Amino acid sequence: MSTTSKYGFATKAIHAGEEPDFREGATGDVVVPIHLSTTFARKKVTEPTGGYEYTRSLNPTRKALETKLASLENAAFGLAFSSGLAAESTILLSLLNPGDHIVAFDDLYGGTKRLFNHVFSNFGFEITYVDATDASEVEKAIKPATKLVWIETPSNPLLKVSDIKAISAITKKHNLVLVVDNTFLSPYFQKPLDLGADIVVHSSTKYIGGHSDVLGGAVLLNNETYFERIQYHQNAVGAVLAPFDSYLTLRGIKTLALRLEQHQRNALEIAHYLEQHPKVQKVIYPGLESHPQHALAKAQTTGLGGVLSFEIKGTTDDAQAFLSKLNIFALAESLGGVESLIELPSLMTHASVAKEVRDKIGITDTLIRVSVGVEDVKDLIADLEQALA
Ligand code: P1T
Repeated sequence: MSTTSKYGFATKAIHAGEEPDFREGATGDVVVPIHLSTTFARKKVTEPTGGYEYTRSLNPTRKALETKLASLENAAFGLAFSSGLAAESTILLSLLNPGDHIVAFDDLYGGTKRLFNHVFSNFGFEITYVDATDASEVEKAIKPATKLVWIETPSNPLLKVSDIKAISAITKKHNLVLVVDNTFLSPYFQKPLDLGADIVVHSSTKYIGGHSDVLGGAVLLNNETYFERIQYHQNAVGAVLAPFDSYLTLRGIKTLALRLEQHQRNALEIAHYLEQHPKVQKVIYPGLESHPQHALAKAQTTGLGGVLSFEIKGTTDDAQAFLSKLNIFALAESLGGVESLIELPSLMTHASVAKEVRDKIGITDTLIRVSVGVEDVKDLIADLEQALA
């Protein structure tokens, strides 16, 4: 099944990259084997067996995952990394040089901002943060040294939605690379490459893996020149996904469509429940009509995901007391697993973002982020109800 196959999403999620091997001596496995070998023997010096030499460069289990992910994002090429941040770092190392300027969305995962502000800035990269919900703000920030625009949509943790098509028209006009972090929706609900993005990046730790048991990252793209540069750095830097982790991720992806439908149903019901609760100040979920970019979110996606944020009335102490009273929701960082997770961004996932920046963009001390799992929604609502009471 090629990456451009016309099969539906769920079919590709199950079969792409894992076609049974019927060649002489092969076993016809319907699930790709975990190839643990770090090195591959050859009969002749100049002829690596099947193109495999050493697992950091290419591994059959990782290749199956890279093929599956590319197929799901409608990409020609896919690369898998040991974490989302490893994937991000490898993109930046591959495509930019010291002195280059990046325009980035001001609401991004805290770890991505830490990577930009405290790692890459030390090597002479310059970053300007803008409110990318207004595409003209992106254009205004472009300078002669700008090479790349980086957005998340919906963003983490404020679920702001930016217009991928409008921003890609700007990046094309100025000859810039547009990177979209598609972690929050996964390719099941949003395909940024089809909307004009050049590169999609994922923390596959989240919905793609789906079970909170495997860390990973991925890069998907169509541009062959960028692919070759990033693949070169994937090997040269070496932050590759291990064979066993590739297998776990492949296994997780098979139920991506099923899981996301349920995540979304549960999230919408919980968003409606919280919206009418007297102790809740506001609820942020792109699937709610009250969301400022609700119409755009509906237009550029096929679904609005399983993450929502809300502000509880009161102080950070009230928010922390509420979080400690929950029984089903785990008070934990991360998102996208089958189990419901809840956290306080100001002190957890976004603690590395300076307080004045958090205040400016809206990450208040009472903002709570919820990754709604696929449990029975009535149990989840009952748990929220008793903790809010
Ligand atoms: O954790 P890692 O696999 O390295 O991925 C980093 C990352 C990248 N992009 C987005 C949008 C993310 O949300 C993350 C990781 N986020 C969390 C751990 C979190 O709790 O938000």
